[in-house]
Amino acid sequence: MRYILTGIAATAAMATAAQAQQEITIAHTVAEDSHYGIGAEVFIETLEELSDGAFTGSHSPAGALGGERDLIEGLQIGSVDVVITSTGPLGNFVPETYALDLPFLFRDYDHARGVLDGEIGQELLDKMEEYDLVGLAWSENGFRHVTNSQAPIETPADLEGLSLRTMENEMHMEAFNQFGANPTPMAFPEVFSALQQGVIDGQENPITVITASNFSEVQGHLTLTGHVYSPAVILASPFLMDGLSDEERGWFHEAAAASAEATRNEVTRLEEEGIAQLEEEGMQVVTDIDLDAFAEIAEGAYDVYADEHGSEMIERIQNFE
Ligand code: EAX
Repeated sequence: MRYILTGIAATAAMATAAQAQQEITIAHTVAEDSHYGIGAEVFIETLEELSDGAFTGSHSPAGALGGERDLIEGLQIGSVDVVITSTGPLGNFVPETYALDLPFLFRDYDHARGVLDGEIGQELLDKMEEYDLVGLAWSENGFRHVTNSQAPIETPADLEGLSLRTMENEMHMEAFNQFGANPTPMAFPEVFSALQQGVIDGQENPITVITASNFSEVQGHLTLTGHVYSPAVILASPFLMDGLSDEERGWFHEAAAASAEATRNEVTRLEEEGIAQLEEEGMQVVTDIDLDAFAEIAEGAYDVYADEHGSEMIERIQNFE
């Protein structure tokens, strides 16, 4: 009897110790010193500070725990705690987010950040719950541009026949189909070696990701299409969040807001400095682009979206001032 009581007491003591300090894993697919990496570090620092050390963080960058689709699945089954991800594969889980992935939808960074920080962004974060995800905050990846190894791209016709990696996102694949490229969906951690081995000719990503991933080593041409804004979102696992008090949950939301701000600041910095850096690294940069031609063709993706989801959300985003 005495022995059993001791056992129970020991177990209880261990549980208290575990609660006293809980290590949170925060994962993403880009390099440790990237815009996401900076955001992950700020998340950890803020969480540690607010909780007075009750929560500590472990940063898992560069796809060490898988691509973005794997990470989102990890949140749903509780094998990952917090993830910073683009909306790339998210529409496969939360179809409502496809509304954010249409080409030439957001006019500029102010428009995108305004929408995501306002009512629409909050509605979409709340939606995540229906799909076993907890939306903490909208962060940022940035406007995406096309790189390739073959030739300068100035018009949609230049994309003809190019095998171009896209994210695993129906709206993006549709847009690149319409542009005349051969869209090849692929998880991000595979992209560098696929480019290096010539399995694909090109890819598209924001300046942040192009610089952080050393794509200039394997891609000679950069075209500043800015064809689509790429949001990022900070998501948590319901397995983690459901076990927390309201106060603790609040710390996670605050940490995510601080993280998003730091990431956006890095996106802004690289929009200003990154293109010159890529030129220095040998990339040839095309700025004279027939963007109207791209935008006109991209309307096909809007029809595909509207057929399935209606056009109300698109209009709300377009009309946001
Ligand atoms: O979220 O897959 C991609 O191209 C993303 O932009 C990247 O992983 C950062």
